[in-house]
Amino acid sequence: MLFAKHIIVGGAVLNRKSRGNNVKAHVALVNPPYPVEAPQAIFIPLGICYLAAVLEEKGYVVDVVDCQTSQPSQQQLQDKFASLNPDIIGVTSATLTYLPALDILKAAKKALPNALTMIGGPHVTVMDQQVFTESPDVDIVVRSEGEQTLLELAGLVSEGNLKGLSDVLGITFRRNEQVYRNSDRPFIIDIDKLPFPAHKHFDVSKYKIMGKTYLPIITSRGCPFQCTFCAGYRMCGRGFRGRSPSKVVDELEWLRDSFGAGIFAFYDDTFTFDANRAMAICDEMQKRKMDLPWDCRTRVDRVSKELLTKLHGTGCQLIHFGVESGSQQMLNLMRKGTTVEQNAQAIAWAKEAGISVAISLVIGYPTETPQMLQQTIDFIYKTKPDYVYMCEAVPYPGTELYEYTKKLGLELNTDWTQYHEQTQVFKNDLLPLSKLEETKKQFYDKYFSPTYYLKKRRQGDYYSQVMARMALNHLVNKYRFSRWAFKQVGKVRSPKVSPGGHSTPSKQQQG
Ligand code: B12
Repeated sequence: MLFAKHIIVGGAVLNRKSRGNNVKAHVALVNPPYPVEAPQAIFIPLGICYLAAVLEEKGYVVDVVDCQTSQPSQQQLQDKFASLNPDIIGVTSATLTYLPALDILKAAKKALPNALTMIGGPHVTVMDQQVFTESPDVDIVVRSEGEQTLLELAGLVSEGNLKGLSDVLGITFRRNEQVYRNSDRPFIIDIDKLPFPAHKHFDVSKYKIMGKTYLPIITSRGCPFQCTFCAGYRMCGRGFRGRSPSKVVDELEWLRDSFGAGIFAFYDDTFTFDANRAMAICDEMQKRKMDLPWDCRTRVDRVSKELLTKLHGTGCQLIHFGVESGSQQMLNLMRKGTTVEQNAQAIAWAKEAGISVAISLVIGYPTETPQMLQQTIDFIYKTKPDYVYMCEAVPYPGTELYEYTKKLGLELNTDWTQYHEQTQVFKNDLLPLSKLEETKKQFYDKYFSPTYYLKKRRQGDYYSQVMARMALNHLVNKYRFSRWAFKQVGKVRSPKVSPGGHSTPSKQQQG
């Protein structure tokens, strides 16, 4: 048995003696909180659930600490880690949650200096080298898909063989103050082989929206499209890998029967990328009499009238289209690969099929003019989608947009806690923050009218009720704000309209 007594990884010494030989490593996985000022979109993090599931399948003991449904202080976190006493502490993170994730590893190292700390997710996959200059508390960055990588790392820790780190694909690590970047790990080819994500670590009763447990499922990984603002391809690559329809519906049944799911969100980047596969999933759902409502996300050029009718027939009540802009010039610049006409056509088809339509828009993109933004507003009034998410353009590291803003010499705000798409993170003279906020406020004030509220209330289906609730929240906030503003003397700042993350109801919108 290999037994490395004291191997220094980063600042820490991993002393395996305390566990003894052949004891499988104990892993704690942590979901970091959102920065306080960001919209609090609380959803089960599938990444952590998949990581926990593959570890448990191989007999590792896993604990999950969720800092989104409860927000522990640094001291409480330290106490938690000390009481769990794991060998590995891993945290997930997007750009928005990167700094809170580093705080978690700080608490981890304080409580357990000998534990091996690691971080994964879209931000660090791209900014892996920087992590080591920004935090003394990280031993390993896991890049891209993490299931196989974490299994290998847990194996090495169990053996006390941290010398083997050099052979683990897809990691960047620090050893004796040096940072090493291993080669990329190829993507998992057959994602059907992955176990179902381990939701059991989360209190699913906390993921209720208007009385129904809302659970996510991912049926594919990878996206071949080139959208300049998206970092998804860095995580899952450009090759589409779909799960088989029968496995997908097995998971849906399991979510319903074991966790009381009353409604599903298909979180795939492009659920209908392969129309035949999407049809086959619907057939399987019909065969097994799955009659729960669901929503999905897709592209306008990946739907047809026939497909939309089929989706509706199996419970799809809401479809999210990444419309992005009403200006063809902007769509071209974003390399969206769609036209304004396709956007309008898909919205009309979905509505004809009886599916509500939510569209997401990217506003304030570099070089966008107020006239182009107006084209987007005009597009909304012309096509009348049921819900609109206006997201401010955010150049996430690893995206073409990130390089583009740099090329244009636009000054980037690197306070990552602002990367939630409801504020501007680069200086844009054509569409400054004040103009964007004013446009958004005016738009939502008009859009969420009492008529909208009543219409959605009358529509009766689940998602229309959620939209009615969102509109009501907006109307109440607007009324409160007008009263407050009336009482103020001097300049007042408009309240943030917060329709949630990308296609995401924010916490305040959940009931
Ligand atoms: C579904 C989804 C959501 C869902 C659920 C997110 C969640 N917490 O699970 C919702 C709608 C809530 C959401 C919200 C947001 N999202 Co989102 N989302 C996605 C999407 C489409 C899929 C993510 C997913 O579930 N993948 C499947 C799981 C299995 O993969 P994973 O989470 O990446 O985890 C794997 C690896 O990253 C790695 N890993 C991750 N963590 C760790 C930790 C350790 C220790 C290890 C070893 C490995 C590891 O292993 C995991 C298993 O393979 C991606 C696009 C994409 N294709 O990646 C965007 C994406 C992740 N989202 C993005 C963004 C911007 C957001 C928001 C900020 C948007 C907003 N306006 O609010 C919020 C913030 C979310 C957060 N918690 O920080 C960006 C992130 C870019 C960035 N650099 O931050 C992406 C990449 C899309 C894009 N525009 O580029 N999102």
